[in-house]
Amino acid sequence: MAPLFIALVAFSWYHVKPMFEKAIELIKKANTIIIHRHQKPDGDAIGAQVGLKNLILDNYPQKKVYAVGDSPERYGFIEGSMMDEVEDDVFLDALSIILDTSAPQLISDNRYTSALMTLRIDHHLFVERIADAEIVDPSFESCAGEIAFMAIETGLSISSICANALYTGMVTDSGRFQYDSTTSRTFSTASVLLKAGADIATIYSSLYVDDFLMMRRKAEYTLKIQFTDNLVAYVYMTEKELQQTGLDAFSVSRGMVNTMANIKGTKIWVSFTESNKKVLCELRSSGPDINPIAVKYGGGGHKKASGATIADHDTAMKMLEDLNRMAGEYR
Ligand SMILES: [Mn+2]
Repeated sequence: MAPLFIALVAFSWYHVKPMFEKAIELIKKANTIIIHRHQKPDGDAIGAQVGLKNLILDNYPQKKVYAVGDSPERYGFIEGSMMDEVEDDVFLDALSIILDTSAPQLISDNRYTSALMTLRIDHHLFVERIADAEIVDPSFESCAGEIAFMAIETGLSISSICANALYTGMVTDSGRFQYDSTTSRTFSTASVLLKAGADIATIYSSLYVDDFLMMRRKAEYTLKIQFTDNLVAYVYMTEKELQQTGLDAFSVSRGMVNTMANIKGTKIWVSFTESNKKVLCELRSSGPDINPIAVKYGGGGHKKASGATIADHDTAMKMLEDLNRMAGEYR
């Protein structure tokens, strides 16, 4: 047992730690750091962004650090999640750090292209190179967890504002620690964040208290669930039905897809939501790797949670047939 343990420690020391030390070197060298993440942010995108911003400000107070992008929307409860206004010329001698994003067109604020240096820290499956330096490690359940682990490994101090933001990213991207991306490292990292002052009672009430209108919308969504012959669960919502909900397309497609999680016999579920003459697809799995199907239709993401935007209903039904075939082969 002992030699194996030493080997594992050695592995993490020699392979993970130098990557993070390289990231810290880049941060130390830059006077101005601008932090990006994907547009239409989820809890991990905002949590990682705000967490890293505060981590740098707390440990290197002489640096200018900005967070850029569209509104945090429902994650605006995270302290420090107001986005900064940054002039074009500020980018010219800045380090732009891109978090939680696997495709360049999704990056919040494309002025990262004019930055002096770019660094990406991400946990999505690798699709293409985006930045000068890249740390892409899909073994992390969340980008926020990756940032927290970097802070721990490189000995940075973590404030309670930072801990709250990073914990919010970890708990949302891991589905409250239930997805199989959750590891012992997830819990040891979360433990450090709790010691650093993450306030889980406040975080959970901000995340999981639903207003009654939303509960009704979820109930209506549940009534729309259909199944393929191999028990792929799906909801197809037309543009007209979406308008009737009074919700925006993302609140339905991403916010409600996991209403279909945990149905006995169902390993794959998918939501199709018509919006602006396109169809937003959110694919989820508790078994097979559905990512290649998302990629086939121009999307991406993770092995068990991916998304794509496709042209129309016919294409959606082709994707559904691919998922149905995959579910049949998996059984
Ligand atoms: Mn993420």
